[in-house]
Amino acid sequence: MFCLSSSFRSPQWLPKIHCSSSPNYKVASSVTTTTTTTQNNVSIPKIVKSVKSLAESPDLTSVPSSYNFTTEVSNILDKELLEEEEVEFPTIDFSLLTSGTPNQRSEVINELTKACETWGFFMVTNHGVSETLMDAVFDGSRRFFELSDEEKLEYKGNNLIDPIKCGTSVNPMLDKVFYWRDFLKTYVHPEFHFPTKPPGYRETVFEFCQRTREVFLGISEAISESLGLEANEIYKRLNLDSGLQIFTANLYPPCPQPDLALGLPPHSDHGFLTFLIQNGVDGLQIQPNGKWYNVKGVPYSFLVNSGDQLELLSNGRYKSIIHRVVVNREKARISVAMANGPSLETVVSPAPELVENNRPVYAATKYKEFIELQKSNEIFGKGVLDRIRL
Ligand SMILES: O=C(O)CCC(=O)C(=O)O
Repeated sequence: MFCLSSSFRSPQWLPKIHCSSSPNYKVASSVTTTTTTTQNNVSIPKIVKSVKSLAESPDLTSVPSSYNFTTEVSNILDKELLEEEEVEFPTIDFSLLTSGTPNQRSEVINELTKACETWGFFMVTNHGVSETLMDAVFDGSRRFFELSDEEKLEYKGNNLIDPIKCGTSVNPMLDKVFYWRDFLKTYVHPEFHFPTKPPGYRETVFEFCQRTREVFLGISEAISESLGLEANEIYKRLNLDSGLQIFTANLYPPCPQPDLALGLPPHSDHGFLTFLIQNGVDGLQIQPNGKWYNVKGVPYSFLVNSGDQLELLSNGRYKSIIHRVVVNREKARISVAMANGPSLETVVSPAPELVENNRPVYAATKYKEFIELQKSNEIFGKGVLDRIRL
């Protein structure tokens, strides 16, 4: 059981691991935790079973009412808005950015402009992160979710911004309805925080984070150019040398009534760009223009979506994309999202070059405060961007 009470055992940390790391990676050896309390300093224990345990109950034939959206928020599963046509999503060939001719590179940058303006979403292929490494990340994630609920409790975290958290739904203390999803979420840059169980998972993810970060930095340079900025402008403005990178493994077990439950509600990501991989099972839907589209992932590609900091920095030219996750009856889905953002202390504002007539669309906002605002409310839509709109 995941028990949201104030009692908490600190994670047991291994000594620092030594890997052939880039200088930007530090490995954390300790973590500070506090207890969860209400505004009146009273702790309210709230017991929420992991969806994995629930889904594996032999007599489960229907979705418990606490997961049923159709009664709570009637339009959230609005299937009429779903675009059923097969869509060809923009695909970015990363190798042409890094080792193509200057012409090929500028063509890819043009494609990025279109992808960011039209979809807020694209896939990245030929990125150099090996399939073997991705498979090892899925395997480690599967083994992590197979730990007993008691073992996972060690990593549940108590605070919204604890560097390691695992649990179920999004935030059961705030969620009106629970989501059909278990998760492990850890901060992996500038310091690497990660569970020590199951064996080998931590080392695999460390390697994966480094490789993915290289691709992220390459794409960020290209996006900077696509906005007419110097290639390193975004890196400088967001202080990406100490940028926050968050690793999230999501498990969406098979669901007996997939039309009644959601894996994740419609939301935008608070960071700059999120890189996602999935275990061959689709479930992500995006909403670029009021319609929902099913994303059919190209195997081993990165599914990349724009986040709120990109919308803020580009002064609204590149919108962050609203997305949600649907579940299915047959197969467990595992996705791994790498959210890449500015350093926590960076105050992000619209780039002056992109502000017309001295009219910024958004107020300059410290990234840490942006995250706190998002996490202290039920996750839904683009709440924080709306609050800082001028
Ligand atoms: O699982 C997915 O496809 C999306 C995950 C996601 O949106 C998230 O982790 O914030």
